[in-house]
Amino acid sequence: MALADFPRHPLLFGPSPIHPLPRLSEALGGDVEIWAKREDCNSGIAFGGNKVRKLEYLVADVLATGCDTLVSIGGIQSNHTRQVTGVARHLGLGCVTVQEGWVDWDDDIYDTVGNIQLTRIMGGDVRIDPAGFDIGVRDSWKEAIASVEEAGGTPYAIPAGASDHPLGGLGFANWAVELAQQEAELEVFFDHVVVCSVTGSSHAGMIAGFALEDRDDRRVVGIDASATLGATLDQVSRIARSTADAIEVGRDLRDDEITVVAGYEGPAYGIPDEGTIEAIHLCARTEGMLTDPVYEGKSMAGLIGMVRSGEIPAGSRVMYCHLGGQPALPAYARVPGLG
Ligand code: 5PA
Repeated sequence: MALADFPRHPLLFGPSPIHPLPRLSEALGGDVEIWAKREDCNSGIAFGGNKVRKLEYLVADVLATGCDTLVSIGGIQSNHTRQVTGVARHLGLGCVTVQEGWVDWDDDIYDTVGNIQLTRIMGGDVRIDPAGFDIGVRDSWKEAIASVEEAGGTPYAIPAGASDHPLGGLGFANWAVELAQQEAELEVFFDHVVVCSVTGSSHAGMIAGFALEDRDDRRVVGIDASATLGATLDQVSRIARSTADAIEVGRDLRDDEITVVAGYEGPAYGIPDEGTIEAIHLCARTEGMLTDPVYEGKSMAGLIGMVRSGEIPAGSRVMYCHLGGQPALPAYARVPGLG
């Protein structure tokens, strides 16, 4: 089926804004032109973010199947579960979110402020579970789904990051189409797109969406923030290919279209290193654009590192896809440089 024919329930303000980052570009030598497309301010629901865009397609399915409770999973400071809860509230639905101990972070504010605070304010049914980081299917999530059924509800199961789901890649396939329209309006072309990758469907969806254009002069660069590169690369590849099939790209994706770059993930998922903090500072202090220590600080560090190293060569025009995540910042207020 063509992408435009998939049912989509609008949750965003419209196309997310794009704009240049001239002072950041200048700070990196001025030979690469950097822009941002802003999923961090794409919706009025719970501060928005990349999951709200993905959920436009899942919600159409929720409404068509008559489910009454969204059930999902993430870490304690998950942006995803905050957005799922916000979308559930926006639609008048129930919401259960399992929140696991994905990050080994010993700070008593960590499970109080930030995303989890917002999820609780929205009246989400938050179930804390001590299990560590894993983007796969978890028993705790299955138990949460079963508990909704036992209580007489009709759950709709949304996996971590809304990724490993038949409709998970469509939101960012649509992002790619949206960007191409914005390029046509402004008469610009971005030869590099940089995006953070963890559960994979933001990155994978845009690979599939750009494959519809069938041009070979655009490079999509995923920056790993999972610190479990193999699992993320597998998931990105699988979702990119299944999404490409679903939207009838009409050819096999090549391996060179699927790039997940390691080296910017820090010591573990959810833990920033010096490069992450430097990236957060540089971007905030040149442009007033905020990024977080779990995801976008790492993809921004990747962008900075690849411009400095010449892997993104002089003369390039880069679109940095800002996927959101700033609500986690208060949870990291005791990290030197972030408080
Ligand atoms: C997340 C994910 P993908 O999971 O689609 O690869 O996106 C990575 C990503 N930036 C990038 C931000 C701000 C994100 O929140 N967050 C997860 C969460 O539970 O919040 C799914 C992991």
